[in-house]
Amino acid sequence: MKEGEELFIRRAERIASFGHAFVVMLFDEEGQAASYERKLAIAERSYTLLVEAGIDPSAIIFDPNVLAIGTGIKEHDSYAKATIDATRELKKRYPLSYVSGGISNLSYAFRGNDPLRGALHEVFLDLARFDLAILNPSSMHQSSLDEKTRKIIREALLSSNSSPLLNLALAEQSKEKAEPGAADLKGEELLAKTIIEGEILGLEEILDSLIHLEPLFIIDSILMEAMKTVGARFAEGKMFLSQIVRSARAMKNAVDILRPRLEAQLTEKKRASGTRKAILATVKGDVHDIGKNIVGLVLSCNDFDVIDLGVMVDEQTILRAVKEHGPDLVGLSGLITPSLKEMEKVISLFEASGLHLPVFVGGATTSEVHTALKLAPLSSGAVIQTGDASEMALTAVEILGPEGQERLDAIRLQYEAIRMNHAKEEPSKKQIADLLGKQEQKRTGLKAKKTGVFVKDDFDLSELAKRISWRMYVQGWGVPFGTDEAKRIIAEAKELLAEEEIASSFTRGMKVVYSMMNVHSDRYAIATDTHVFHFLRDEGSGLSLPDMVAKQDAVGFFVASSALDLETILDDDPVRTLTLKLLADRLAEVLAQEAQSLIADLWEETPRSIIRPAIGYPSWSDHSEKKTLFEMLKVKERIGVSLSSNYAMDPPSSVCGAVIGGEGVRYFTISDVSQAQLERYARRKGVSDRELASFLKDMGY
Ligand code: B12
Repeated sequence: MKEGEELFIRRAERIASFGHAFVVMLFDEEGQAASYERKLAIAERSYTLLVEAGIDPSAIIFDPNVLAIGTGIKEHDSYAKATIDATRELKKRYPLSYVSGGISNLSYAFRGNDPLRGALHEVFLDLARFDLAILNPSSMHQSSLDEKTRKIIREALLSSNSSPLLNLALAEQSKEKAEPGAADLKGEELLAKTIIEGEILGLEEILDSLIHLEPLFIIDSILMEAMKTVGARFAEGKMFLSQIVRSARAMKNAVDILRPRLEAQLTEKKRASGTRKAILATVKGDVHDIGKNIVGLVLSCNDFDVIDLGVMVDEQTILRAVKEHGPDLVGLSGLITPSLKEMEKVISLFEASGLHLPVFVGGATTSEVHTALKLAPLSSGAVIQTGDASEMALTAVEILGPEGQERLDAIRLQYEAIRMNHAKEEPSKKQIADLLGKQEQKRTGLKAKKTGVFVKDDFDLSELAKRISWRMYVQGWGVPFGTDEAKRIIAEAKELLAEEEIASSFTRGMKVVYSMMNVHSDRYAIATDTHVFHFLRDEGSGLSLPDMVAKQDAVGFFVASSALDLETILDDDPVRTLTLKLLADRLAEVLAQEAQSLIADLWEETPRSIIRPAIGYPSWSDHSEKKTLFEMLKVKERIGVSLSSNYAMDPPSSVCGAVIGGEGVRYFTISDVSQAQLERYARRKGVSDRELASFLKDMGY
């Protein structure tokens, strides 16, 4: 019930019309139910609504949200008990309905320790007695779990105390391998351990102690082997991304220390050893490189020689690099939708040039469906989309290995199935004429105290830093919040931010241009005196942003950037660079909030509800609208942020959008858009059919 009762019932009726059962997740407008009380309250509300709408209670399957325990956050420890108690009570109160849930979440904090995870799942299911569950059956140990362990786990779950579980996890680890202390290790082992742990202090001494060994032997047999271990542990979920990056830095430092001793021999040997090669690039018009850089690091841990062409790379440059280096694969990265079109160009050019090497695509805007439908058919070679860096590295190793052809055939079949399913989907037959009737336009507009365009560039870094979302920061590193590793990287980031050179670079580089303008909305567009912004409407909910603006209203617009000076302080240390870039992203978000407050102060009265839709986000998905915004606010001239040919903002840590206030404003997603609406939209915008096809079709409509 995340989006309220009305939509909940509408969806329920739709599902009922197909004759299906319902999985009712216990969510409401305030989010996911974690406590016993909230779970039951939301279940009661949902059940009553559904039964009153004529739905058969036996078609209702509650999902009480199985959440992770043992994360290091005290309140999470009661999550298992809350779900167990709530499930028992739900089954008592609604005997005709069912309870189900995804179980693996419960043990997420114990990733890498499969025996403990399986045991936890088994005991949890014994206690909760779900009717249905989503889990890997092979992870269950029914008979092999001894009674003592079972008892410890049962008590830990029911007493909301995860310490006994952590002790079990530690015992399991020490069973796996009793690690010798540093003093007991030989120099070679110590070097491998140092690389795996990502230490850089003391590397020089350890390498000095190995002076009797050939530097090439050290690189190929100790360092590379250590990096392979790191790659494998990451793939198994036993190491976090942040730890991988530290290992990669240690590896690089070690090679730098050895380099003077054997420069020539190194290059020769490298050439002869036939290491696999990958070329990576962020496509033309896109400036985002954090994800691509991580992919590069993980590939290099898997024995790939990585040639990184950087960001905003056009198809001809990529082709030239492929001809020059002869890589085993190419990886293309893209953050925003227009990058998909650039990927098409690269793949088509490869095809026209007779190149059939595997092309990997990745980054937030790519998807399996888009790849299957639009990219893979352009190539007679393989085009493969993978989610994150570890999945990419695993797949790359597999397709280049002895069973590569089998893996490629499997991917091809999978994409073929996606295409067939998609072909079966009926095109939307909806009429668009009646859509305006579904929602009303906001009646009363807000009044501006002051209109105009303003710049603020004297922000206090120490104040803004207090508002950084550290949860999002550690997510960028792929580390769960609350873990020791999360605490470690947060502490490191805070230390960096306190360094004078870095603090003053951020202080110089944080700028916001914002405006307050009187506008007019005709429910299709929002117009200022000089510029017009166009919008799509979701044909399911009938929602569109211009309805949240009155005929005469006052609306704010902004562009905020946190990293206009960042390039000057980056160096080739991957840990420091990634830390600074991820910090810059977080500060960009804080600046966007700051822009919202500055704008809110320009209204005569601050409205109760305010939203800050960004161009490119789900309620305003057409990235090309940024062009109007950049012209209107003269962004380049005023604060130095530029817009690429494909509407990416440079520097990357930049955010832009509008600030709209008043009754009924809210966030929503546009997902249902008919061809008829797209055509009308293109006519209003004054773009040609060709342009329409290129920038709208990739939005997934
Ligand atoms: C953090 C974030 C930001 C940050 C930083 C962005 C940046 N540095 O460029 C800030 C706040 C600045 C930002 C701004 C914007 N963002 Co933003 N942002 C995100 C968010 C929440 C996470 C992205 C991220 O950094 N993840 C962490 C990194 C490490 O992951 P990654 O880059 O995805 O890389 C991993 C994988 O994708 C993969 N991978 C990456 N590259 C490659 C390449 C290959 C070959 C392979 C195999 C794999 C691979 O491996 C990587 C590591 O595992 C996403 C939502 C999401 N869940 O992804 C939205 C999201 C990417 N943003 C979005 C948008 C629209 C924007 C803005 C346009 C909004 C605006 N108007 O201001 C701007 C654009 C910025 C610009 N410079 O032009 C949209 C894009 C939608 C679309 N389809 O176009 C998203 C998807 C949000 C959404 N749901 O709508 N954003």
